[in-house]
Amino acid sequence: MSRSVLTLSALFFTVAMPLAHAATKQPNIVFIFSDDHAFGAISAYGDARKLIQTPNLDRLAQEGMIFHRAMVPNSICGPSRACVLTGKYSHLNGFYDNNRGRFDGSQQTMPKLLHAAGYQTAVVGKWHLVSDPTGFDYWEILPGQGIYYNPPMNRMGEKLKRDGYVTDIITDLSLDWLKRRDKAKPFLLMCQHKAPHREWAPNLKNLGWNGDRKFAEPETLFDDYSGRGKAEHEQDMTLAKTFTDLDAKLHPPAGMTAAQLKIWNAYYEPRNEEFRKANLQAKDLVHWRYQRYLHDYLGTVLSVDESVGRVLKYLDDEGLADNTIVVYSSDQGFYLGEHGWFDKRWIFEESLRTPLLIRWPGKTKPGSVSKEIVSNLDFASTFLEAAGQPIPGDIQGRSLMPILQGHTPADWRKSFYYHYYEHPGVHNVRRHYGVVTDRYKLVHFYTPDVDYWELFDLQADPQELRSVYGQSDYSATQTELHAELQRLRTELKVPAQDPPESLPVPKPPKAQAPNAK
Ligand code: SGN
Ligand code: CA
Repeated sequence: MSRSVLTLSALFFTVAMPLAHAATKQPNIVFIFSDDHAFGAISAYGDARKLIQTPNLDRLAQEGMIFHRAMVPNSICGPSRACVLTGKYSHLNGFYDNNRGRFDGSQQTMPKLLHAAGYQTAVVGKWHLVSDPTGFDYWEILPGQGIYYNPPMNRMGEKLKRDGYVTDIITDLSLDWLKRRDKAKPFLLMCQHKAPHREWAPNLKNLGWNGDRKFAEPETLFDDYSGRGKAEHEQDMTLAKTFTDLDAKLHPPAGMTAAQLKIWNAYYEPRNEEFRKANLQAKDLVHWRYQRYLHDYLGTVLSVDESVGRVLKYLDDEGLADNTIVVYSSDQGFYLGEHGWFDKRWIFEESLRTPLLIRWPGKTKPGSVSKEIVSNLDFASTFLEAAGQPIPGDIQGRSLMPILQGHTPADWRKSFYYHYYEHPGVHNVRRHYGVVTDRYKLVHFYTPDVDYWELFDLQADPQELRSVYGQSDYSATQTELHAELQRLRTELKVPAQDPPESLPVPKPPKAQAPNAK
């Protein structure tokens, strides 16, 4: 062999080996996760109200797969994130609700397993798990809920403040990390937005984005909750009663500079003035609030969509798109006025179902649609399988790989277990658990003064307005669903009673005065 051939082949291996993962295995993973994104606020989902255009999110659907029945097991922020990280239900990952939770970062997590498999890992943005992130080479997170303008942040334990609009900042920091990563390794980037979380403060450039066009209202805006029980009657999440002046932008959000406030007020003040003069009451007030809510909520979604576009462009420009799985999802769904509500928490559709779009070039057929019951519990297994790693037996979610490749396994789940624990708590939604199938939902509401069952037939009642529990024509279905619920609780190892760590912490007795006997 001549010297020049030797040199050439040595050169080939030096250059090609570090990049081997790019051509053959271990795809990169970009996980874009928003907070409270209703699937109706993504145009690819085809909401009848046609609320917004989201071209970049839609691009993921066109080039990948859109999931219409992606569900969360516990529709609230921290718990949902704990499910993503562990692939396990709340009762096994230990994070039940936002009030009492502190994520045990010493446990097995998907980022840790990927890191051990050679991935570079980063999380940027909303975290909301109280303890610091573990398993990441780089993390920069919002403390708690975070704020929209000029947010304080925590970079690997260092407290700092970033100037600007939160969605842009999270995108910039994500792209900065991608640019300076070790290019010899595959990566997991978790880009986690605050938006469109309450109080829904849009970017200044998007104020008035709809040109004062009126948004179509949902049919159930004035739901009276008849046909359902005490929990639905007593919740505190309505536009009519719960919506505050801050939500309505009658006050500006926290943290803005004087220059930002000037632009903000130039948009809101004249409209607020008109609103104050009109002195709206009762239903008229709800109509007004709904319009204001949607302008603001959807305004924040525009920035999320723009962020997705920027990330996709970076992947294109760097030649990374072909070997990168891009996932877009949210920690749960959200109400956009259905049943008169904002917020989430319920086993009901708008809250239970979360958007899910996955693009994986070469594996997932562009424009494919899945109606299988999938869940955020499935991400850990999916990413591990994609990275060629074994899936630990204690992970409860299942890999979506076969579905993504167009072959649903014959034994794929036909029912889903749901369990919400955050009561007492903000918005006063009672604890409940239940089972969801392609057509039915059986649910048990419980807390000391509440104990009742509901059954919904989504075919006959897609808006979930009438419980048919106890009706004779549903008795066979009801029996079957009770059995299925019990089967799931056993299989998933749900404790018979809520464990003490999910219960309210008793208030400490009043401190005694030092000289008290
Ligand atoms: C805050 C919000 C609630 C919201 C919870 C949980 N109130 O308390 O409306 O349900 O967060 O949201 S706010 O006035 O402070 O915005 S979650 O997404 O973090 O679970
Ligand atoms: Ca949330």
